[in-house]
Order: sequence, then structure tokens, then C-alpha cells
Amino acid sequence: MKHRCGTVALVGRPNTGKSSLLNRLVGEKLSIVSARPQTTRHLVTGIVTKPDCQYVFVDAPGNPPKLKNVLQKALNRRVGEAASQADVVLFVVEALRFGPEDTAALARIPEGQKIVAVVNKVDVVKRHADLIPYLERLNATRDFVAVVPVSAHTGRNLPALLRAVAEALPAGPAAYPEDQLTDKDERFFAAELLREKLFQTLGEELPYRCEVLIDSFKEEGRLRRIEASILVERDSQKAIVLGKGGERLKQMATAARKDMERLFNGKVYLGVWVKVRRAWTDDARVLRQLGYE
Ligand SMILES: Nc1nc2c(ncn2[C@@H]2O[C@H](COP(=O)(O)OP(=O)(O)OP(=O)(O)O)[C@@H](O)[C@H]2O)c(=O)[nH]1
Ligand SMILES: [Mg+2]
Repeated sequence: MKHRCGTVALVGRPNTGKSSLLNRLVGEKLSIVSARPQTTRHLVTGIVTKPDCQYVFVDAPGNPPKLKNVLQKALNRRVGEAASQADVVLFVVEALRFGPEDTAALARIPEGQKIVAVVNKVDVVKRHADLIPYLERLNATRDFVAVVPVSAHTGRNLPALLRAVAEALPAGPAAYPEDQLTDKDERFFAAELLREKLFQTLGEELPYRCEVLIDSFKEEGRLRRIEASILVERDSQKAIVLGKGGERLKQMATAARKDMERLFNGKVYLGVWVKVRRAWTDDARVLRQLGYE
């Protein structure tokens, strides 16, 4: 077989496990994961290099179901960009579930794109007999290159998924060195790992009102000294992020620092401040500063 190489976008409604899949395929936690929908906001690249194929996976935000603010419009543009520019699109759904949000996400993938339907979370399916009619119905919704049931949690069937994707990728040499896992830098992952803790810790609407900015990132010998700000929209939100005596912020910062030390393979000092920036989710100028345009 000829060597193949290409980009593979992961798209679908929020919370189907796109980021979990990317991490499992690459074998590193590159894309943040939470039980809440709309965790991912950036296009996160994860590169998998096999002897006969290099896969450049791009994890995209889940298609926001309702566009409420400028941030969600920017996220939606990102999904469109990822889906139209990729060589292959992985349309990720959750086993035994297919609702209006899935239909809408599928409809946004441009006509003529090569699509592999990925049925994730098969580890939670109790009766396997239920899966067969589900797969048949899914297969009838569009002309897919393949329909592959998998589990990001157990790793089930991921080799079959990689094979199906390789067949749909164009022939060509590897685009990246074989030991390169991503094209994002440490600064990006520092911000994301802290944002993940906000998503995992804070309840209700608050995670959607928060953003993380890295104010400074310095390497001092083997130590990385990182200063970060958490942006919120109101004073009351700042109080919740801080928690009693700053305890909640301290716990989130400690968890984020440990993840950074694991990913960067070295010691990290992390200083975090919480700042109020009114209506940043609806302010195109602030969003541009944050890199959303
Ligand atoms: N049981 C099970 N749960 C999974 C699996 N994959 C992901 N999850 C869970 O599903 C939830 C959402 O996972 P994410 O990877 O953040 O999903 P996503 O599609 O990237 O979500 P958005 O970025 O919000 O669009 C998390 O609670 C994961 O632990 C799986 O294979 N099996
Ligand atoms: Mg995600």
C-alpha cells in the first residue's frame, strides 16, 4: 500500500466524546474533556503516525445547538472551517442516540466530503442486539465511507477506525516528524488545562462565562513559571470561582498545575488571578484578543 497522509476533522453535536477520542487515538491528553456540553472551543490538532499512514486529527467544538452570543457564532465558524478543509470528516455520535442536534451537525458537513460515522460510547450499550438496527438506521442517513462503533474509554475498535480512515486519505508523504503529537504550544495547553478545571468544578452556566488567558510563560531552567488570568463577566461570578477564602480557586489551580507537570514533564509554578471583564462572550473585540476571530 502507498503511504498516506491527511487531515481528519472530528465533528458532531456537543458531548459525544470527540475530545476523548482524539486523546485516546494520540495516547496523550491534548484536548480537554468534561461531562458538560461545549467544552471544546479551539481546533486542537493531534497527530498519529503509523508506518503506512500519518493522521492529522483536528478536534472541533461541538456544534452549538442555539447561537446565543458572539462566542458561539465564532465556535460554529470553526466547526465549518474544520469540516470543509479536512480530507476526511469523522461524524461522531453517541451509541443508540440520534436527535435533532445530531441531524443539524450532520447537515453542516459540506456535500461531497468523505465522512466516516463514528458511534462512540459502545461500552455503555447493555444489549448488543440493540446496536444493529441503530447502525442500519444511521447508515441510511447519508452516504458514509464507513460506520464504525467504538469506545474512547476502552479503546474498542479504534484500530478498525484507523484502517477505515486510512483508506479514505490521499496518498502522500508524512507532513510532520514522526514524534510530533500536536502543532499547539505549551502556552495553549496551560490555558486549556486550567479551563478544563473550571468546566469540571463549576456548576450551571458559569463555565460558559469563563475564559483563561496566559499573561506570562517563562522557562527558568527546568521550571516553567506561568501566570494566568481567569476572566468572568460579573463580581458575583468572581466570588464563586474564588470560593470561601479562595479555596476553590486554589484546588482548581493545583489540579491544573499537576496536569501541566505531567504533560510538560517538568516542574511548574502557576499563579492565577480572577478578573471581571463584562460581557466578554458578546464582545467581538475581546474575542478577537482571545484569538476567536
Ligand atoms: N462511557 C463513555 N463515556 C465517554 C466515552 N467517550 C467520552 N465519554 C464521556 O463523555 C463526556 C463528553 O466527552 P468529551 O470528550 O468532552 O466530548 P466532546 O464531544 O469533545 O464534547 P464538546 O467538546 O463539548 O463538544 C465526558 O464525560 C466523557 O468522559 C466513551 O467511550 N464511553
Ligand atoms: Mg470536546
